[in-house]
Amino acid sequence: MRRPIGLLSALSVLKKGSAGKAKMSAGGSLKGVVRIASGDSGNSVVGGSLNFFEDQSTGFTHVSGKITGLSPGLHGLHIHSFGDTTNGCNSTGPHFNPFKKLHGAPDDVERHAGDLGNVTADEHGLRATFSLIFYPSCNVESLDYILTSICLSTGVANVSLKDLQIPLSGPNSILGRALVVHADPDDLGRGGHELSKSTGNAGARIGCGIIGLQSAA
Ligand SMILES: [Cu+2]
Ligand SMILES: [Zn+2]
Repeated sequence: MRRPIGLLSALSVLKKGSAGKAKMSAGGSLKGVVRIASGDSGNSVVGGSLNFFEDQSTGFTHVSGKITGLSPGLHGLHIHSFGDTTNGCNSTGPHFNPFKKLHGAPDDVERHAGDLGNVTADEHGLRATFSLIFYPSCNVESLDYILTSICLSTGVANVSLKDLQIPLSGPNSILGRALVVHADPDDLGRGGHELSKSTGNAGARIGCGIIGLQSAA
């Protein structure tokens, strides 16, 4: 609510779309779902699913569910343009950006429609560390070894948000696009990094899935 003018203009954009929407599904509710799978970056074990519900009376789309297998802390969450996971999360394209804006926070005027900010993963469950010790030589006099630690992150992020710019219908529908969770925090465009205004410098795409229509029943 810091920038009411921006919210109003976002609302008016959606109201334009809602005339066609009402014809499409008079009185019905629109629901979507995404199942999140690991990205292709090494030890990623990200999973979970999110549900989408478009409230056609307010224009808000509500997003709820869990993302699992995250390291504790903040992780950038975005809608990316393409529902294409043929090359893992890397083929989902840039942030969904129908209004040709710069990257920002969800409550900014200047934001991509797909900018959903950050989710916070807890330290739920196990965070196991395995140590593998290799002895390249059995010669006791040269007891060389390499120590490798592998951390399995099992943090869970409980997601509950609502947003006006991610409808499930109309010309700017997010259906068929991808939801992506990142390794690092999204700096919300404020980090001063060369990537801040395009991606929030949120790092690797460690999990993603394609948003599909779900039975409204
Ligand atoms: Cu992203
Ligand atoms: Zn963005």
